[in-house]
Amino acid sequence: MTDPKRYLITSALPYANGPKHIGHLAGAYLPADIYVRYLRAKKKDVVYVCGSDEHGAAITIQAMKEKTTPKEIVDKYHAMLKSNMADLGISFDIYHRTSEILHHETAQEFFTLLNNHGDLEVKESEQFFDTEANTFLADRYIVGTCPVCSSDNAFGDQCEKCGTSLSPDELINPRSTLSGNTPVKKLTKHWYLPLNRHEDFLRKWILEDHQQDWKANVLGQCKSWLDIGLQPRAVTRDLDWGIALPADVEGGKGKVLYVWFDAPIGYISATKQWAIDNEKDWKPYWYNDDTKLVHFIGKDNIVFHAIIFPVMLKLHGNILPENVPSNEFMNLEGDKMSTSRGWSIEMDDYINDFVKKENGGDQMVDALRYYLTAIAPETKDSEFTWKGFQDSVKGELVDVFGNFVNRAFVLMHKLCKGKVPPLHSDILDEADKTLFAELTNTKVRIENLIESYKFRDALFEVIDLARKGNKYMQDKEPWIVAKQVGDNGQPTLEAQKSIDNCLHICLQLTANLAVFVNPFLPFAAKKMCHMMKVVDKILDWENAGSTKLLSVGYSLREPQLLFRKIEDTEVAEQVEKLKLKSQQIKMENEKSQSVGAASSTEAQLSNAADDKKVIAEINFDDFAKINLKVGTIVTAEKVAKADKLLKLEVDMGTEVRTIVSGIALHFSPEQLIGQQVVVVANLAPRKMRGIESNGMILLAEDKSGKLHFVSPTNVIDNGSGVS
Ligand code: B3M
Ligand code: ZN
Repeated sequence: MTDPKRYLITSALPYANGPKHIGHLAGAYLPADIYVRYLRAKKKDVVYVCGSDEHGAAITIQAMKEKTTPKEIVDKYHAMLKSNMADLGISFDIYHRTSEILHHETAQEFFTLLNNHGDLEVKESEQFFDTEANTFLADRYIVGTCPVCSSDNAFGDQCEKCGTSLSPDELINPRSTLSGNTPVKKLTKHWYLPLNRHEDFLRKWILEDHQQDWKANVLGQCKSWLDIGLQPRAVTRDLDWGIALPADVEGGKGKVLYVWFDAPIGYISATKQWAIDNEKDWKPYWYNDDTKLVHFIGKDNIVFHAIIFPVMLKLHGNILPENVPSNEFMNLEGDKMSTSRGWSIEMDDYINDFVKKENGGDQMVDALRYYLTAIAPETKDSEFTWKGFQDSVKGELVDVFGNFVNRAFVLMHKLCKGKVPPLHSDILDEADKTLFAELTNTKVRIENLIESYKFRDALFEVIDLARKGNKYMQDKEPWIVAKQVGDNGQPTLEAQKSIDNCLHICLQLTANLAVFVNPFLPFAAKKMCHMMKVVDKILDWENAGSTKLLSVGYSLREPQLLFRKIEDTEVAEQVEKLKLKSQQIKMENEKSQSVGAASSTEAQLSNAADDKKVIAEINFDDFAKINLKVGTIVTAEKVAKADKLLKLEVDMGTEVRTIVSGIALHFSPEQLIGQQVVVVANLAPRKMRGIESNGMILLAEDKSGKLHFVSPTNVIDNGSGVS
């Protein structure tokens, strides 16, 4: 879309089930905020909406953990998330919540429209049911082994370890998170969104129309979903927390909308509430095709925003997103970031430890925004380390950006009487002209980068401009030139002219830096305006590239410190804190298991490694049901678009079997050929990424997580039994 009339920008609605970590911030909020601040500086009509996602099993399970009600949970964490985001400068136009009546009504109307148009299918099917807890088990109420990566604690809707979206039927050894029991199947009725009807539309819209402008990771995920083939997806659940089906829907009593059906509609209700609060019309933002809708999300939300919600929007008559920029994950100190394992930096903790401290404040918000953007996982996973944070803040913010601005101000006060000196065009040299030209060049580069969602590179341009400023000043050495004095002890006329030019250019450059840095580090930009004694209006994007932002003769304030160094002790404290927190959580989980809490939710949701303790005893007859046989891997190849899967052909003596195994991160295909293995030969076939897998290979996992084959000590005949 070349020149949209208005923009509607969304960030994924965080579940109000606990604090959120800085990986979330880097994934879906900070990039959107940068984009929005840039658009606002360009005077675009832009609305930025978000809010808390307050339904679904994520909330009710947390309520059980905290021994309280879902309502208490959402109230508590909604308040926390809302204030955390505001503290970190995330400038939503509205931060709504999905428990609001307006949202319930909006979601119900949406459902009704689709249902009345025949866009949904109603089906009776057998679903997992926990007889002890007397409830159906969907999504996070059921856990089991992931068919893709073999993690023991995959949820019924998603495996958090490998990110694969799942349905409960795909789980191996499913068990209830409520009682720990193996569930039974029971008949129930649900409404389905038949995604399969829309494959042709999606293929064209995503893979053709957006082939050029969507990020490769998003296109890749969409393509693999489409290649496997889309299935109808249930959009209702048997739960008592959520948005009730509209009262007039036959057979809908006691059922609620699936959280992933209602949550994205939350973007619409948030827009409505914003319009009410600001006396605006919300409709053009969702119905007019001159609106540019952009969803910022993390990679585990791609399918919902690029496939499912667009189908819903199309059926409902709304516009479709122009883009769905999604980041990969940000790891932390060598491991995956995870709140439940205690291996995370919560936004709330960062704010308490740095921002709300005496030597903290807004500059520590900008420091975090800086590092998270500089290492943003835009194309692949990245890693936050406290040492990296310290180095980056010192090396780039303090030594380059802050240092340049500070020197320009100090020298202007010392050598130009605290005023913006004139520019003497008669002595302009190449270096002066080059730096002036850099202002416009930088503007163009930053615009292109931001508009293609490359915030990391855009921010690099800002720092690079400051670096050029430093070099220019260093080459010009106005403090040395000032030593060329006349009889009156003052710099000679020639010398002063050279000093004037240098500092005039450095100050115009400083003003430009404020404009450029504003979308990324808004607090630093504001402070710079204060130092320059100019109103915030100077930060309008149309001023970027201008060589005349500060008037000659205008007196400026003393410089203020823009950024501070992070001390070694602070780094050490944080690393220690992280280790302690994760150890503590591990111990708590172990304790809750050992006190016989095999049926407690906490125990079930805790460390996968400790799972063995909750696997029930079996008798010999149970064991005898498993047919174990020796086979030899004859071919091995990677499965397209699945990082972790290998397709193996295994010679079983009388036949060659295809087995799909989630071991691609542990072994290369070449390593496997000729390897003798033990195969579970009578495992029911299951499809993975469209390939039917007939059996499973046994592997042992050592303490470090490394996998080893279980195989005879000498090569024996393929097909030999194991007992
Ligand atoms: N709350 C999932 C998540 O936090 C979900 C996003 C909803 S966006 C409409 O990953
Ligand atoms: Zn998995």
